[in-house]
Amino acid sequence: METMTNKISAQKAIELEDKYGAHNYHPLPVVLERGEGVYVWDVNGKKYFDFLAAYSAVNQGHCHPKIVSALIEQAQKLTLTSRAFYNDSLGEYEKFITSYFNYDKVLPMNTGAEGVETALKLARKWAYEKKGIAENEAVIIVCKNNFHGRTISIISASNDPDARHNFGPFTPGIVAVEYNNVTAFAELVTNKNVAAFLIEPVQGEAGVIVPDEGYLKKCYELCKANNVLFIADEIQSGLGRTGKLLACDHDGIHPDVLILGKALSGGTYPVSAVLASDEIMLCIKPGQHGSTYGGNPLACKVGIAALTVLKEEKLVENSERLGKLLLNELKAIQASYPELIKTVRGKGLFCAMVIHEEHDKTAWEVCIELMKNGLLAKPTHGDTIRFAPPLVINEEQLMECVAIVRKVIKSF
Ligand code: IF1
Repeated sequence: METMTNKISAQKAIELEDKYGAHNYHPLPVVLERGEGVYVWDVNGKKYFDFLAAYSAVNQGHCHPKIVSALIEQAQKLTLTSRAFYNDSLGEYEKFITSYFNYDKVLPMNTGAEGVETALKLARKWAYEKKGIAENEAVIIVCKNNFHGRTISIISASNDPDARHNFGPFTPGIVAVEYNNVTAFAELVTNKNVAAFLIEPVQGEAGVIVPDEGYLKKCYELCKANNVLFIADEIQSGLGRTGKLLACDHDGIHPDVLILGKALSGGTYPVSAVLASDEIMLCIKPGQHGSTYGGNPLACKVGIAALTVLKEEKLVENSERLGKLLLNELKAIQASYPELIKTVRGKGLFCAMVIHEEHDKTAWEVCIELMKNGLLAKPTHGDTIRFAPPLVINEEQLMECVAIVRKVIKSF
């Protein structure tokens, strides 16, 4: 029956995106119109658990009232001044975030990729001006199978053919090392031209790859011994996702440069940040780096609210506790259906299930069935399904989700 509203049908919405939008994504066929906490609703009113959480940007849950209020309140007052002038929110935010993460200084940006670019530029400046590397000789070590974003310099650090093919020429001065291999890193890090090591403490896009305990710490110590900056890209792994505030906390290390994004705004607005000591950050002088929107009052208020919610609602602790439960339940499902599920892994509410490649059902088909049963998850690399719900999920909701996963796996 036709409704009185001018609501768009799912099919129409998909057709419009297909016709007028660039084809740079391949979404699941679900059209969402509303979200609250762990739930999203499609245009037909069907409710789903969101097990992607916008790639961990909505750790605080969809449309968190405190974050949305901060957004609305500030939007009615002042949204953007540019950094040509001071504004009354930036200093407050800078003080708040630097004490929250225990750094001297923050450089505010917008998207994750911009945060990573900022960190790379900062590392190069530091290398020339503090470490004394000869001009244009600085090298950044990255990890194989990394994902740090989509700019030309960042894809220059990638080994994913889809991310790179026909986007060359690439930025020089980047060397890749095997992830979770201390010996391989130890061989490279002693080169006098190495400025920094850029790493995702848990690799997201690669399929939630959790390194061995102590790996990050050993790499960090090698960095210290060789006067190399340790740069942690915690854009996805940070802010409670892995059951600690930062994934680096599992190894008890304090990165020289910390990059945050995504959940820094709870999914309301693009907010990213690069944190470092005075010694490093002050290498960048006025006019040498920036962004029109970086550090705008709206972003500042939203950032404070998003970080406050994380603490007030003990979302890190919840991620740790329910993450263990989720992983155990996924392991139990795997034990029941080992012919379909190759492996499960994860840390905190950041888990992945790998489907056997030789099985005639793909991860995509599993995700379609999960969707029909009210749970949204996205396949990656053909065979891996990520499970990363908003951290506001409670035990009852989580067990409901586990039951959906079990039911779908059983039906295969
Ligand atoms: C997409 C993955 C997630 C990131 C890390 C920087 C960025 C990202 C560790 C860049 C972004 C995204 C972007 C998203 C898919 C996604 C992703 F599958 F590709 F790996 F989350 F799992 N560092 N990750 O994970 O941040 O510039 O996008 O704000 O649609 O491309 P951004």
